Amino acid sequence: MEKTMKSTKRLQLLSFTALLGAVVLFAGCGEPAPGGDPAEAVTSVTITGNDQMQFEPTRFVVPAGEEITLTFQNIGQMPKETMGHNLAIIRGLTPMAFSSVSQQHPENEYIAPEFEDRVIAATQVLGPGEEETIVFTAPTEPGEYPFVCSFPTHTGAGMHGIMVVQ
Ligand SMILES: [Cu+2]
Repeated sequence: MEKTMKSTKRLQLLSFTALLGAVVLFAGCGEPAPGGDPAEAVTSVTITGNDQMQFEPTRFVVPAGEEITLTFQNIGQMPKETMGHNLAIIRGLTPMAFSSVSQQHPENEYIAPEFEDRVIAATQVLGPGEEETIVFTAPTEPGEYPFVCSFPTHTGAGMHGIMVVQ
C-alpha cells in the first residue's frame, strides 16, 4: 500500500514537471508581440510624440556601447509654436532637473547650454508631421537613462521615458 502511494506521487510529480516544461517551451517559442518585445534590446527604435504630450513607447532597451538609430516622429497636429516636441536622452539628471532649466532655452532647441554634457543624444524641436532620425552610441555603462521632451511644461505633464542600457 505504502509503495503504491509513493509511486503515484512520483508519477504526479513527473506529469507536473512535463507540464511545466511544455509551458516554458511554449512561452519561449511564442510569436513576438506586435511592434516587438519591449524587453528585448534593439539597435533601431521609433518613438512618437502626440498632442496629448505622450511618448510611445516610454521605455526601450538597447545594448551597451552599440550604435543606435532612433527616429522620433511628431504625430500631432497642433502648431509647433504651442505643441512642439523634442526628444533628449540624458544622464546624471532627473527629467525635471534637466527640463526645468532647458525649457528656458528656445534659442538652443530647449537644451540648457550648461547641461549639454549630460545629453547623450537629442533631436531638434519638431512640428506636426515632422520626424528626425538621430544616430548615437549607447553608453557603455548599463543602467537606466531618461529621455524627455523639454518643450515648456511637457516633462512635467509626463512627457518622459526610460532608455534601458544592458
Ligand atoms: Cu513635447
